[in-house]
Amino acid sequence: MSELVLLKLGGSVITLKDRPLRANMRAIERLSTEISKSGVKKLVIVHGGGSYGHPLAKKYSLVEGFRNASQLRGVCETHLAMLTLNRLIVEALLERGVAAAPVSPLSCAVTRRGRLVRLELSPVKQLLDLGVVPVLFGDVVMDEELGFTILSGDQLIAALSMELNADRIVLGLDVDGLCDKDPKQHPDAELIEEISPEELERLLPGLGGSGGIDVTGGMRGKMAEMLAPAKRGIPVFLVNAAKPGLVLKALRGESTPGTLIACEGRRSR
Ligand code: ATP
Ligand code: IP8
Repeated sequence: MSELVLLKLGGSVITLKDRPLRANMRAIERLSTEISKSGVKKLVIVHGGGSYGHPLAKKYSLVEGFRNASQLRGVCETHLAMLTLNRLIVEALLERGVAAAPVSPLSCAVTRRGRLVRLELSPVKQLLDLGVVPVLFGDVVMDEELGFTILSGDQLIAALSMELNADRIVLGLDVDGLCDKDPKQHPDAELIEEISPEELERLLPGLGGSGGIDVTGGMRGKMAEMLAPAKRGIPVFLVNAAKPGLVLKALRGESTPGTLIACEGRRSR
């Protein structure tokens, strides 16, 4: 049986996070090449919002849910912006021979107070069985209590990993991994190479957010989402996707610099 790998492409890598609606096409094209060379047979990709999702979600206060009708335009604009970014990624993959299909969370996920309560995964499973790479993303979704909210790509990838029994998660970031403090603010920050979910849980309150606009909690939010899969025995590997070749190595399961979140018994890279 082929290994199932889930890859998150961080919005901070695939977009220019300080310039609204600007994709980093060089990074998208390079990462698509790395994915095509990886040889991973069963792969699900989830990408973040970066400068396509977060500025609009912030402008229209979408995380908080429905307050007035003027936000509805924001729901539609944000989803459309995410579809635009998703298309750029899927096209880059197709151009490199990877059969990849967009899967829109607005159409298959429902939350309650921001937490996923329903996720229709039969199309994703069938795409995987056929050898197609489903490409999902952080999105605006319908929420049973709030009306709508933002579902982060991190919450989504954690849920997918558990529902699909993934073998491992690879998170591609614009930093080397989890550090003892934000490496963008503190040049002396030290990389944490390995950590158990229990140790991570203790560190969480002290972790920072994101360097750019981020409505889903930056690094603290990301790490909080990774606790559940890591505790279930799904190793999570954080790697610098802005550095050429590291995602390729991580997908192949080769040793690379980064952070491994795993229970004691699963700490082999
Ligand atoms: P998106 O949510 O748009 O997909 P992303 O997943 O690429 O974005 P961010 O949410 O921006 O990533 O989080 C990564 C950022 O977190 C890094 O750029 C870094 O500046 C910041 N950060 C804060 N604290 C830490 C820390 N302790 N270790 C590493 N990075 C940290
Ligand atoms: O970038 C948020 O997903 P994330 C997506 O994975 C939007 O946190 C629409 C802001």
